[in-house]
Amino acid sequence: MKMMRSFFVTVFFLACYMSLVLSFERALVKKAIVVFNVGSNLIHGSLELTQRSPKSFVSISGVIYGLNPNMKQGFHVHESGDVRDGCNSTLSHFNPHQQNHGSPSSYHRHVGDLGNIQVDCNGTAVVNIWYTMISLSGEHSIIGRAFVIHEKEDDLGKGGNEGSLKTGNAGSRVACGIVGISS
Ligand SMILES: *[C@@H]1O[C@H](CO)[C@@H](O)[C@H](O)[C@H]1NC(C)=O
Ligand SMILES: *[C@@H]1O[C@H](CO)[C@@H](O)[C@H](O)[C@H]1NC(C)=O
Ligand SMILES: [Cu+2]
Ligand SMILES: [Zn+2]
Repeated sequence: MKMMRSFFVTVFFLACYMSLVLSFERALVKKAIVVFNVGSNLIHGSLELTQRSPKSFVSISGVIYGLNPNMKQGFHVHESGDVRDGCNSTLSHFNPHQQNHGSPSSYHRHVGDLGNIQVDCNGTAVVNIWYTMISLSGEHSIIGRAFVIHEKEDDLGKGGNEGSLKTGNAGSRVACGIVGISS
């Protein structure tokens, strides 16, 4: 009888502990949303961003329509979320460590260098990927900044010229959206 009771007491406290741990973990998860509503009227779509904890990767998923069929198009986080002059006023690639432009897997890169999105034959890009370096809190937070899609392919810093180390020669900015906190 006594052993039975201590068993139930232990199970009870274990359950309390587990639910506490789970609620703490849930509180750490951050979610953000990007709606591509600035730039070309033909391009539309959105991305959902999720980060489990401040140091973990950020997963990005969503669909973007109205892009250039069968192309890769440069995809970056730019420093500001100011779209008063369309995507042109979002400043340069988010680069808090004054590095050269690179690829998402380079050691030396801008924090905002996300490489390219692959567009299918219908002009649609299905995005389902995770990135390190960017964050939804802290020093590398991209909340309030902008995702920008470029006209051309980003050469990932391997173009062998000055532009490559600055912007990846991805050309003009065709669409962008501000990173907002999810509702
Ligand atoms: C942004 O800049 C590009 C090239 O510098 C220019 O062609 C375009 O018209 C500008 N867009 C806006 C909305 O000002
Ligand atoms: C493109 O659209 C057509 C017609 O809706 C569809 O059948 C096809 O599967 C689409 N292609 C891709 C790669 O999704
Ligand atoms: Cu860019
Ligand atoms: Zn860059």
